[in-house]
Amino acid sequence: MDNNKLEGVALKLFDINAVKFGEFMTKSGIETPVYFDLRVIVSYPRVMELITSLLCDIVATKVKKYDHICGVPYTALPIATLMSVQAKKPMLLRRKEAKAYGTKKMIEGHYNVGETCLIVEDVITSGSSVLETVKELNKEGLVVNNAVIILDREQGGRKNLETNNVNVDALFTMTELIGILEKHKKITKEMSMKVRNYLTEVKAPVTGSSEERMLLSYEKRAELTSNPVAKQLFNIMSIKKTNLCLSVDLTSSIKILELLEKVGEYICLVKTHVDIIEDFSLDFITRLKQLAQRFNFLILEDRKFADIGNTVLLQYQKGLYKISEWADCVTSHSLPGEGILKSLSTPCNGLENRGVFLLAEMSSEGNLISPEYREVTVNMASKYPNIITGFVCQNKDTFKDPGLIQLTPGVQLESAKDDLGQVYNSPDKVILDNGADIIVVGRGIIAAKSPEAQAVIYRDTLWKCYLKRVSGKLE
Ligand code: S5P
Repeated sequence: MDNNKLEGVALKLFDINAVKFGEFMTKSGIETPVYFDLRVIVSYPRVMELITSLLCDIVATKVKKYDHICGVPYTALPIATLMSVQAKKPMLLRRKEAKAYGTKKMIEGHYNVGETCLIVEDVITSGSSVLETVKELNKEGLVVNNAVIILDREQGGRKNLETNNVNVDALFTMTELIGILEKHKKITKEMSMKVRNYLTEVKAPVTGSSEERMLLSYEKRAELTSNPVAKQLFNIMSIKKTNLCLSVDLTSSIKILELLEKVGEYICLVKTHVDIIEDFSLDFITRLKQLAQRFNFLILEDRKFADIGNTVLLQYQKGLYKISEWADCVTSHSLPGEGILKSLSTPCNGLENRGVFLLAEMSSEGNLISPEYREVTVNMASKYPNIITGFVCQNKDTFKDPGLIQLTPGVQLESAKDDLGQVYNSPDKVILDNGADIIVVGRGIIAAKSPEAQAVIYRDTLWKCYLKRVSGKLE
């Protein structure tokens, strides 16, 4: 590669503030001495041209065969476009969101199953953004073996991608970039040392493990999910700073509404058992929805469906409760097989944006769920990414996908069990050791002298555990 050209690009990136040095805070609250914003390069056609030609040189010498080029949205899109034109290779366009109407395609452009696609990205840290695009292309039957990038921050992304069989070629590693800037006296020796130390100390989490899921922030995970309810929940949790789900296991609708008036602001989700309410009415549902809107929480009807698809469809949409009309999400067993997920994903009354938490484990003593049952449940769910919000489970190793939510009941600050087989764990244990994302508390709050005061205690304790869990992560 032409070293003069490369040095020229590095210096230009510094001059246009695409790379900055100082004290910055990443989204997750970690200090970093170096910050990249490659979005600004679109304002500098000469820089765009230079970067494109250097990336095309790399591809010509390092990448044996590829049929298409696809940029990771959004910063890399203009670069991918220019490369496609220069190399005369067709481009594919990846959508971030599926269109709400017409074709629900995530990948635009013409291609055939089995063809190969080269990925273009600006910066890699953990490699998770590249992997997301790889996942979408793979779903369409396209093969990805290579990614070309402008800058490798050397914090684990290359390894993560290679583990997923994606080879990485970069214009610069961070060490190379720092070296050039130091040589040309754009940064001091001290700053260069500071960045080098930072690179050795702060590594990105390994992708594809339950540990990685546990280290990512809810905010980041909102971008990684295919289910609209999961996305909403991740966003609500980030905004309201609460991962508390209140299980309102009361038999009076008035009492439920009174309770939610008091604790609505402390929860991200309310869990109902609508069939235990003695004075159920559709007016109750209207008022429940109003509270949900006012306090910005979602509604989970804990129906635990467990019948053949056709019956579940009727239980979900018909009868006294008409659950599908008001519950943002429901719980379901996987026991009857895939038909249950087919029926729950049947579009109803033009309503979209619904979700399902599938039971992969239970909190009660002596339950009959085995590790094999848990595994097939998770595999079954992977075929229905649009409808699955997450799993009701107790264990972090149940699933790895950071776009799904682990909903964990059986949590109390005071007791270890009840008289009917319920087993309780502490917030620390379920969040830090067992991977819970949303924590279900019922009697721990509703049976307290002051449910409101108790809800604040739970909200604070649970959120503190979450912050502790994600500290030390990147981005
Ligand atoms: O495994 C489970 C799954 C669920 S959804 N164990 C549970 O306890 N649940 C529900 O969580 C249960 O139906 C109840 O509504 C709530 C726990 O209530 P608590 O009063 O024991 O906190």
